[in-house]
Amino acid sequence: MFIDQVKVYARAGHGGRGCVSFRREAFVPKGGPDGGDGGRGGSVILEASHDLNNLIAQFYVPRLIAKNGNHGEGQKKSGRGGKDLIVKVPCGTVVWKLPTPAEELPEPDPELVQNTEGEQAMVIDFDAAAEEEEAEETEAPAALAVGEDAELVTDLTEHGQQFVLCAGGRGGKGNHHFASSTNQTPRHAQPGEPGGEGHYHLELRLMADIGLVGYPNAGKSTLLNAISHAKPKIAPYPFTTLHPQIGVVEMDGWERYTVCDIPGIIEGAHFNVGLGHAFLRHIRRCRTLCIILDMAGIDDREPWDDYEKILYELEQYDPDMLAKPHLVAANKMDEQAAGPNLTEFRERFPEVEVLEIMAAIDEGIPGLKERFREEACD
Ligand SMILES: Nc1nc2c(ncn2[C@@H]2O[C@H](COP(=O)(O)OP(=O)(O)OP(=O)(O)O)[C@@H](O)[C@H]2O)c(=O)[nH]1
Ligand SMILES: [Mg+2]
Repeated sequence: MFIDQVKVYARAGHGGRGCVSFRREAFVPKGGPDGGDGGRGGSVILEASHDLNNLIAQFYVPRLIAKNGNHGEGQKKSGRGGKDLIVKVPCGTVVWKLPTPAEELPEPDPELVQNTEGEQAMVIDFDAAAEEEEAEETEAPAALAVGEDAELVTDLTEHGQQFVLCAGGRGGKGNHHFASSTNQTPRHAQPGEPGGEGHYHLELRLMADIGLVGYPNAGKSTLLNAISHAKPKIAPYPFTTLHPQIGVVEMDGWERYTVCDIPGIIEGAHFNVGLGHAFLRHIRRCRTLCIILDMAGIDDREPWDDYEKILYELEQYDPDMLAKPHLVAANKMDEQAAGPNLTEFRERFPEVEVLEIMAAIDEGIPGLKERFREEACD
């Protein structure tokens, strides 16, 4: 199962209580206060790791709870700190903080509510009402699946990068901190602070240099197979690829770059036709897109129509996608219909860079690999 977005609840540990205690020892009268401090609560920490490629662990364990700190003890013994909870997530995980659900918010004070309601009845703020209406009219961009009121907190891209999602609560001070010249027997200590908590949305956006995009059956997986050691499933029916896959292409001279193969998109993908277009999130970070076209039109479609429709679907997902450099790989050039189709395609789109390939028989692959290298490494 490939999970690329998940909602989690995280709670850091509470700080331990400070202790109220007095030194009691034979022959030491009035030994003074000796209550120790509470320990710090454990934090919930996210750590990016390149050993993972999806969020399945958080799908099965969506509650990330760190340990509380221990309470302080007599003889100035501090409580042990709670252990941090380190949660490994794949590189490319974007974290959003979600608003707290209404049922978890503390109950409002009934008296306070009555007062504010009374005030609101007296004053009508027309400006605010107009602003609200405007806000309703502007739609959230389609690419943002988390809702408008979610707040972006971090983007974990580098292996080993850590982010403290919820900080542990500080431990309370023991009573020996509160001794003074006027109060030598303080009978109070601090309580521990509560740890941070919240609901979060984790979204994985895979990190690759080149993104392959095209209709189902165009030959994206065949191409990934030809240029890298990745072994995606290849079959002559649409939607063979069901989740994204990354291949590493190794060039002579130690240069390497990554290529991402995603499921095929079809006309209307932004209305959830086919597999929808949500997996386009995985090519959002790619530097360059490569649109793969079945130039032979084996599935009875015209390659230029495919090209326009793919551009349209990319734009519907996120207009910024069109700002990325893109090139076209004309696949299946071994088929008879491909030659004339390519001539027509070039006439219709003279400004588009087209590379001819036959992914299934490794023809034209070195040229394409070199072109990808220029885009990814230069
Ligand atoms: N004739 C010919 N067939 C090809 C070529 N490249 C790929 N194919 C065939 O096209 C079919 C689809 O290939 P895939 O690589 O699975 O296509 P895909 O774009 O990954 O398809 P989805 O995963 O369904 O989106 C397979 O039967 C391949 O053998 C080519 O250069 N020439
Ligand atoms: Mg495929």
